[in-house]
Amino acid sequence: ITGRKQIGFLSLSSQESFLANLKAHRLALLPGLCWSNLLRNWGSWPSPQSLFPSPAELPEGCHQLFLAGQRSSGVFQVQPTGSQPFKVYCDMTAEGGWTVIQRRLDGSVDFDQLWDAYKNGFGDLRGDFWLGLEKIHHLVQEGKYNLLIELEDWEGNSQVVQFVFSLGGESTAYTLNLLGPLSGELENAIGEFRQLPFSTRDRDHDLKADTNCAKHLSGGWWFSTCGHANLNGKYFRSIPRQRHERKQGIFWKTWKGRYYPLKSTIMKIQPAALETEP
Ligand SMILES: [Ca+2]
Repeated sequence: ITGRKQIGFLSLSSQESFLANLKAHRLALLPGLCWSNLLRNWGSWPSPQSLFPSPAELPEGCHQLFLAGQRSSGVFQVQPTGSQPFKVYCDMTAEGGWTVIQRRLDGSVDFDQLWDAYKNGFGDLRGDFWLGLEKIHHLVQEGKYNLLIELEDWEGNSQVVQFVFSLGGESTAYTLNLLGPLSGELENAIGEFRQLPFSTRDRDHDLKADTNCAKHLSGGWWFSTCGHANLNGKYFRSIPRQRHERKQGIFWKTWKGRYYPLKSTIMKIQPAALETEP
């Protein structure tokens, strides 16, 4: 509302100053221009905004930014087709740009959030964050994307999982569709289900009828029957003593097991059919 008021104020003041200029320079009687016409057309004057050139086109994602020559990682503004601009963290490698959609590094952000938070995103793009399902959906709507998941344990080991996917919109509860086999050494924690809707404590879309997986565990995730994976669980530095707490950690069952709380996770996306530099 403030913005609109300001635009109104600016357009009024620019019209006033234009008239003042006309008077000052005694240009009131230009050919074809008379005061009554000027006043009658008051409302149809172009707004000051339309007089300025439109801002430079934003990249649709990090790989497009990479193709445009950006080589260092960091936070950048992007604008996928049909979306408002928003900020993302770009992880630039030698081969291309990855748009980071999730990161867990130190437990500084509470991931036990409800549907709207998972829809819109939360956290700090330079630290722990969830980009937001709506933004991820906009980023991948143009085609097939690779999802690369990097996991790290507390002994300095790491693992990667990668697969091609698409993500439906909110009307599908942001259903994750696996479009190909998983690569990497880890399988089955997501891969045995070809389609999984997203669930949070307040929106149970999981595959376990008598349980709310998000409530039973923690956070929001593409839960199947609760026990396969949850990278948005609670951040623990050691295995909790209490059994109910143990279930709430960040885990990927087919690597370190159901109750091992992972040290760090990163999820990032990139177009599956990579455009390369000319
Ligand atoms: Ca359920």
